[in-house]
Amino acid sequence: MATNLQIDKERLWSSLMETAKIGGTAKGGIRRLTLSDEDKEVRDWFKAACEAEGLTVAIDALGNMFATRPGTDPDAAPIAFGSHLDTQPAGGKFDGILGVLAGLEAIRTMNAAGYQTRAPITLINWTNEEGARFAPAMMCSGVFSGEIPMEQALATKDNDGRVFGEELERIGYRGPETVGARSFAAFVELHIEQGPILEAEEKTIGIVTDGQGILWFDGTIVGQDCHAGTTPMPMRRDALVALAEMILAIEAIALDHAPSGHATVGEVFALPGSRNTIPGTTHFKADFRHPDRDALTHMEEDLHARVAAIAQKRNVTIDIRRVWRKDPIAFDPMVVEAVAASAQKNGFSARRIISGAGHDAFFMASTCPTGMIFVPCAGGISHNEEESATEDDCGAGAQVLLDTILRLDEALSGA
Ligand code: HGY
Ligand code: MN
Ligand code: MN
Repeated sequence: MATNLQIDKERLWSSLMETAKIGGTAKGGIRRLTLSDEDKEVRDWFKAACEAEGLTVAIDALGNMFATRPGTDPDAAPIAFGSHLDTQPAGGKFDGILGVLAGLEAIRTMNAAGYQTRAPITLINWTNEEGARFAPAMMCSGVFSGEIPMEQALATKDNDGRVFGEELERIGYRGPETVGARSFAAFVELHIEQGPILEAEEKTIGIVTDGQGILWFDGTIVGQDCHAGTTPMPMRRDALVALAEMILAIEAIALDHAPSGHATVGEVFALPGSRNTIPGTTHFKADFRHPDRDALTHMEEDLHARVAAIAQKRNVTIDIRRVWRKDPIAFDPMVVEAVAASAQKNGFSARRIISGAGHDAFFMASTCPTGMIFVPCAGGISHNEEESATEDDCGAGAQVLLDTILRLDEALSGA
C-alpha cells in the first residue's frame, strides 16, 4: 500500500476530551443516554464537525447518521466505519465515541493530505447501541441489518414509559432516509476492548475475529404484598426473596458454563417499595453471554428449569420473557486480515481476540464484510465512570483504522 498517512493523535485526543464534556459527570464519566438531550448535543457536535470536513451528513428514520466523503469512483460501494455516541447511565469517555472520533480523525488526516480514496467512505454514528434506556442493545444497526423490526424499535418504551419514536422526534433526529436503504462494500469498527486481555498481555491492538452471543430476558415475580410485622414467615409470598434466589440461580447458570459463560442481573425493581410491606411484585432484567450458540441455548433451558423450581418453592408466579437473542458471529477473514496487516505495518503488538461485548459490527457482519479493531482500556474496566484509555493506544487504534480503510479500498478496487 503506497500511502503513509499518519493520524494526529493529539487532535484525536483533543476531540475525545472536548466531547467528554457533553454529559460529563462529576466523577469524570459520561451519562449520555440514547435520545436524551445530551445525545442530541453530541450529535449536533458530530454533524457540525463532519460538515466542517466537507462531508455530506444523511440521517435515517432511526437517527443513524451517515457522513460521506466522495471517492474518485462515485459508483463504487462506500467503505463504512464508525460506532456509537450514546453511553450507559454511568459510562466512560471511550466506549463507542472512540470509534466515531477515530473515523473523523482518519478523514481529517486524508483531508490534510489532500488524499482521495477510490471508493466513497462513510463514517457512521449508530443510534442506541447501548440498549440501556431502550432494549435491546445495538437496536438501530439491528434494524438496518433487517434482524430487528422497525415498528418494534419505534414502539419501544423506557422505564418511564417514554416511547422511542417520540423521543427521536423530540431531539430532531428522525431523519428522512429509509433504514437499511444503504449498502456498503465493508464496515470496520474501532472500540476499546472493555476487558482485561490486551492490557494483561501488553498488546496494543486486538484483531477481532468473532463476537459472542447475547441473550436478554425481562422477568416479573408476583407474590403478595403483606404486613411486615404480622405475616408469619411460613405464610409469606415474598417476591423480593424469590428474586434474590433467582439472581443467585442466574449466577449459577453462568458458573455451570464456565469459563466462557457470563450472566448478569443489572436492573431490579421491588414494589410497592416500603420497608414494612412485604414486596408482592418484583421486576428484573437479565443478560447472558456465551461464544457458543448451543451453550447459549442450554443456558436458556437451564433458566426456565430454575424459574419453575423457585416459583414452586416460594409460592410465587415468575414470568420470564426473552427480549433478545443475538447469536455469536464470525467476522470476515478479508477484513480481519486487513486489520492484522495494518497493525503489523505500524509495528503495533497485536493478538487475535473474541469480543465479549456486543457491538454494531455484530449486526453489520450480516450485511457486508465486517471487522473490528480493539485497543486496551485500563484494568479492562468499562461501563464505569472510571473507564480510561491512553492517548497512545487511541492513536494506534485510529492509525490501524485508517490503514485498514485504505487497505480495503485497494483490495476492493476490483469488486
Ligand atoms: O451490551 C453490550 O455488550 C454493549 O456494550 N452494548
Ligand atoms: Mn460500545
Ligand atoms: Mn457499551
